[in-house]
Order: sequence, then C-alpha cells, then structure tokens
Amino acid sequence: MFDTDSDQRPMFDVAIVGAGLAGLYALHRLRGLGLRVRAFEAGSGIGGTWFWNRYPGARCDVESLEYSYSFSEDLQQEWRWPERYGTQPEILRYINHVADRFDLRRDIQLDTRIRAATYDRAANQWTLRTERGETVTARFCVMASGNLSTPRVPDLPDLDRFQGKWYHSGLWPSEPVDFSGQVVGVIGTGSSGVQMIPIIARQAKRLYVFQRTANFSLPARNAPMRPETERRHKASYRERRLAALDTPFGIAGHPPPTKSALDASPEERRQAYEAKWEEGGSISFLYAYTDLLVNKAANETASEFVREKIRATVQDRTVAELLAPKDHPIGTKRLCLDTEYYETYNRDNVTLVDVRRAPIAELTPSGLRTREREYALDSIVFATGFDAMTGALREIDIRVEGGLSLADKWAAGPTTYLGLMVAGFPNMFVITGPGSPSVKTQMIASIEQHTDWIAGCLAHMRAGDFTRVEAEARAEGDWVRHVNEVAEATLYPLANSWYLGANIPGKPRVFMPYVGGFHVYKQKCDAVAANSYDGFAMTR
Ligand code: N01
Repeated sequence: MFDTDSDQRPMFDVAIVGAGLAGLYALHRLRGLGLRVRAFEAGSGIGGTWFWNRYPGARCDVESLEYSYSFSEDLQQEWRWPERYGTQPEILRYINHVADRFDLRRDIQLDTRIRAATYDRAANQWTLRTERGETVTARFCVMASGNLSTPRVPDLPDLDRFQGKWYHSGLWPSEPVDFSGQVVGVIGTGSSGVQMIPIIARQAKRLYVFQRTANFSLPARNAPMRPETERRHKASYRERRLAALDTPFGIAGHPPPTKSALDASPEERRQAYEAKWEEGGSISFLYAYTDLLVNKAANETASEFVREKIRATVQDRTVAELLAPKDHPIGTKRLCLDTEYYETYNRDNVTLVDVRRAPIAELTPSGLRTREREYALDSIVFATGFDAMTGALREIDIRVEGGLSLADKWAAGPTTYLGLMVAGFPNMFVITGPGSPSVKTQMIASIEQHTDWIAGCLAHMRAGDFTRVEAEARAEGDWVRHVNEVAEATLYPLANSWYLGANIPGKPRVFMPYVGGFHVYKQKCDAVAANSYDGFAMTR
C-alpha cells in the first residue's frame, strides 16, 4: 500500500509484536485501512496478559462492562459478562471470541518470539528476527508487547536448588495447579499476591506469605452481574464510552470530586470513605476528594481509614500492624482490590512473614531461608511482579542499522514523544508506551486511543505519500520534561513502585506513566494530529 514497486516492497506494511488486547485491536484497525499486517505472538495462544496470568484468583480490577473493547457496538451489546469483574478465563474467552468474530487469526503467527528488530534507513524498512532465526520485513513496526509482560523473579542464588515446584504468577501453567495438602510459600503482596493468597490459603495445608512491603487493598465487592445493571449500561453504552474519553482514567460513571479532603470534617470524611469502601473498586475511593493524590495530609486521611479497616479485620494485632502500610501514601502504588484478603490472616493455617526485617537469603533444597530461619515448603509461588513498561521492549534488540540501540538510548530511562514513538527510531510505534497514561487508565481505552491515533497517522501519511515518520528530538525532550513535571506535582514519586522502576535492581528511577489524565493526554494527541503531526517529521 505504501509501495508501488512490488520488487522493493517489504513483506508487510506493518508488523505487530504481540497479540494481546493491543496487538489484536491494532491488527483489526490497521487491516481495516487496507494495509498488509501480521502480528507475531510469543505465546501458543492469543491474549497476552490474560494468556499468561492464569494464577488462582486472577481477575481484572476494572469492571467488565468497562474493561472491554468499545470499537464495535454489536460486540459490546452481544457479549454477556457474568460477574462485576471478569475472571482470567472469562476475559481470555472474550479475547478469543473477538479474534474469531473479526477473523483475526489468519494474520497472527503464534509461538513466535521476536528477538531483534533492526531499521534500515536506506531501504526504509524494519527487519524482525524471530527466536527461531526467521526474518520478516515491514515498513512499520508496532510494538504491542505489553507493560506487564516480563515476569521477574528475585535475584536469589540457585533457584534450581529447590526440589519442590515453583511458579510465577505471570508464567502460570495452563493446566490447573492443586496445592491441596501442601505447605506453600507465596512471595509478594502486590495485586497478584493479594488475589491468589485467599484462594491458596483455602487449598493448602499451610501457607506462608512472605511480605516485604504491605500494600493497600480495598474490597472488590465482586458479585454476579445484575441484569438491571447490564441493561442500563448497555442502553447507553455508546454515550458512556464517549463520556469515558473525557475522564482522567478512561472510565465513566464516577463524578469528579469537588472538595479537598481537608475541607471536610472528620465525620464527613469517615462517611464518604465508608460509602466508597462499601461500594468497592479503587477509582471511586481515590476519587472521594480532589487532592488525595496530590496532598500528603489529605492522602493521610484516606490511608489511615484503610489502616483502621485492616486493624478492625485482622485479629492478631502484630499481624494487623505488619499488614497496615505506612511507607507510602495510598494510591501511589497500584491499589489492590481483593476478596477476603485481610480476613485470610485470621486463618490458623496462614502465617505472615516479614521479609523486610529478615530478607529472603536463598532457596534451599527443601524450601527457603530468610536471614532468621528456614521454611520447609512443597511449592513456592513468586508473585514478584514484572519489569514493567520497558521490560518487553528492552528484551528485543531494537536498533537502527549502524546506529543506536533502544537499550542504549534508554540507559538512563525511557524517553518517548507522547509514549507513541522514540526519536531516532523511525516508523516504530509503541502502544501504551512509557510516557503515555497506559497503566494509570482503563487499559483497553488507552489501547484503542493509541491505535486509532496510529491508524490516523498512517492514513495521513498514505494520503500525503509519506513513507517515513519519526519523532523529533525536541518534541521528545519537551514531552519527557512535561511527564516528569506532572508526576512531580503528585504524590506518586513518594512510593517505591514499579511505576518508577523501583522493583528492578539497577533500573533507572524514572516515573514512567503520564499522570496528567487520559482526557488531557487524548486532547494533546488529537491536537498534534490536527496540527499536521507537529513534533513528528514525515518524509517521502
Ligand atoms: O507485582 P507487584 P504484581 N523479596 O510488582 C514483592 C497488574 N495486575 O504481579 O513492594 C520479597 O505489584 C514486592 O515487594 P516490594 C497491576 O497493575 C493487575 O502483584 O517490591 N518480596 C511486591 O509485594 C499490578 O500493579 C491485576 O517491596 C519481593 C510483589 O513482590 C501489576 O500488574 C492483577 C521481592 C510484587 O508486586 C503488578 O502486580 C495482577 C523479594 N526479593 C496484576 N521482589 C488486576 O487487574 C519482589 N517482591 C487485579
């Protein structure tokens, strides 16, 4: 489509890396422009995050009527979500349905991990090399490789010494794992740990939870989908999706707060937080007042409310204090949503181990040893997270022939223009990349917004006979500064979170997502497009 001379043209107009929610929509959308597109997926099935994260209790923490594609009114009307929050199997079923319904599979190559991507300036094309050594050429490359798709186990010596079985939440086996009768250790208490711990506790003979940092968690209040809720939502689905574009998180139905937490009386605050606690969900809670994420004193009122809830739930006072987070303001690490997480610590077969005080030193043949003592375990579950936002991109050797590699360019932290492109790497787009709101939003809304922007850009290029687009270094520098300034005006940098790369030893500490709000970001992207793609250099 971009080349009239068929001898010279690359195999594809667009190569997409990844066939999760982002890759699938990109395939559908760009194929709709008449482009020759192919998606390459490392997994043996499609679904990305929802293919790999099959751990017990895996469930989305955004409500299913929101966490779904909006691009097809028929699709959103037809699909029935059985519960308020989708389970991993249900979401994977939905993704597979979408692939069939829109005939996507014929352009997806599974079991194909991309190891390298090299841009050749003279030929103006990307060459992608797979793990098996095959090569593929494309004019454009779209990285839909995910933000939380590079699982990370701690740097402990001799993981293989352990004679039992170990698992990572993000690399869960496809066959069910039964912990009945076992002594199990779960390491990590982020969203994954918080979801799996109550379920493993019910199965295992004994569960040790190895906690380094206590996390705030709110009740999800999951429930079967109420027919009336579904009917009402679907009656105005289109309007709700449009309204969501004008919100900071890409989710409609949460009226913006109007008041500072510090302007409310203690009793008024208690009632407001209590109502949000009962309602369930994290957005609603953090949206109780205008300043919970920007003012420490305001935040402390919400943090303390949740700590009090933990103290009221967990019977053992020492355990309750260990579970009550005190080292970061609520919401500055990703808030967890749970079902009976804190209640689980009242079970006789569950022990919380403080590995902040006595870190894990090593795995042993029969379990693990902290600096204090050894724990005999049949299975170990690492719920230890991911090399977030940049991990999947850095795993691929991305470079410009005879020039810089992306890993070198990002040695001091990721830089992008709008999270969409990296200066120096022409014709490579990133979906929900660092510098975009991505993980701070309803991800599918961000995925659709990014992909639509990329589709608009490619259509513009085709109309103007442009074949190369590249972010300008000046625009990239300005954007990176803006992303940092916005983050610095919030409380987010106060937490040692994966948003900041703090969970990976040696990773540069740069706040990666854009926290100015999805709506603000979208307006900026639209303005750039309307202004002839200001900040992007296009050549013929
Ligand atoms: O990973 P995490 P996750 N010794 O990085 C601990 C999304 N998600 O997989 O905080 C001991 O949050 C680590 O401790 P610390 C969501 O965006 C969504 O749980 O680094 N502990 C932390 O407790 C989420 O934020 C959903 O001190 C070690 C934990 O492991 C993101 O994915 C569900 C350790 C890692 O927590 C990642 O969540 C699941 C060590 N050596 C995930 N190393 C939903 O939609 C690490 N830890 C609901």
